[in-house]
Amino acid sequence: MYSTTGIEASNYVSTFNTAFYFITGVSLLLLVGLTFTMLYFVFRYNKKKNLVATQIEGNTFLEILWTVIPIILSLVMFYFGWAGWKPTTRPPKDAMNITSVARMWSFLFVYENGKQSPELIVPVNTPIKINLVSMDVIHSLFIPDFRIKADIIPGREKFMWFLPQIEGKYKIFCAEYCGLQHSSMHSTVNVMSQEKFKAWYAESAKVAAVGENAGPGAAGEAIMRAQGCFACHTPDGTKLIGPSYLNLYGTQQVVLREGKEITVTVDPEYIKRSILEPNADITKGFPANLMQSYRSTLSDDDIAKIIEYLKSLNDK
Ligand code: HEC
Ligand SMILES: [Cu+2]
Repeated sequence: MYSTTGIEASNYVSTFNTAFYFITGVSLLLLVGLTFTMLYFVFRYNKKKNLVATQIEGNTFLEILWTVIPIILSLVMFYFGWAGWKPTTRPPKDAMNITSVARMWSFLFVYENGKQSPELIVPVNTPIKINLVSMDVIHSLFIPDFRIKADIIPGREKFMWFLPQIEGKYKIFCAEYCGLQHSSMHSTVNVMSQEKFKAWYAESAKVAAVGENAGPGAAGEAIMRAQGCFACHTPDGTKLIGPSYLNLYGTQQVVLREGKEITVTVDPEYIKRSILEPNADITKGFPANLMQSYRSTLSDDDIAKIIEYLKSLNDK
């Protein structure tokens, strides 16, 4: 059903390239042709060669020619575009479903068995349907090597699908300007062999704790990397979009609750509330409505690990 030549990174590459090269070729031809005709006319009909203006009354043959040829050219362009676009709207029934949760400024990929990954990990030669969800503003999922891009619009159900055909890593970009750190909103598609993917998919850990740091809080840190918390918060005291996590745990914070300033202690309960209902208490001096709730992607257990990590930053 979705057979292709099998040598391109995705099933869309060949049709997309045909349309692209055709349109580029026609444009080049017109550019060169028009430029040379123009230069010839400048030369042929200049004042020295043609002192008395030549009156041309019209030429039916030419007029038909320059009406018919562009119509044919644009219809062929339309055909290539249509033929390339149509399959993107028809995902195969047996496609694997993955939800992409986009927010300022990260992508998170959520699998049917609850697994989550900041990298899009997929098995080769399996149709993949990505359900596109945005937590805040308009983002756009763009995989140049796969020749596919789709806007992610908050509140609207959208999807994209593709067939990855070659194992390897490919870049993902957010292609819609979505705020201050937009340029750091990118990720990777990792196309694995079917066996490798199965092994990864079956691993029990929702998010693997990776990296040098294996001490207390490592699991929490891994979860926060996957969720993109560090796009707005730093562990080293630098103020980014939100307050730094350094020595945050246990301190007193002035927050705005329903417009009134109150002082709270940064304890587990407050942290949990900050993650699940970020706009309930707004930390003084920071913007409201930027951080969105993580209710759909973080469990109580994940939040407990995050709290562990925040605690571990106190003695640094
Ligand atoms: C888009 C930027 C952004 C992202 C992503 C983000 N935050 Fe925030 N966060 C903020 C801002 C801005 C505030 C301060 C305003 C407020 O309280 O909502 C804040 C406040 C907080 C607070 C309260 C801090 C204090 O001093 O009172 C905690 C705790 C917190 N965030 C944790 C997290 C965690 C954990 C994640 C990831 C799961 C995360 N944030 C992701 C922007 C972000
Ligand atoms: Cu974005």
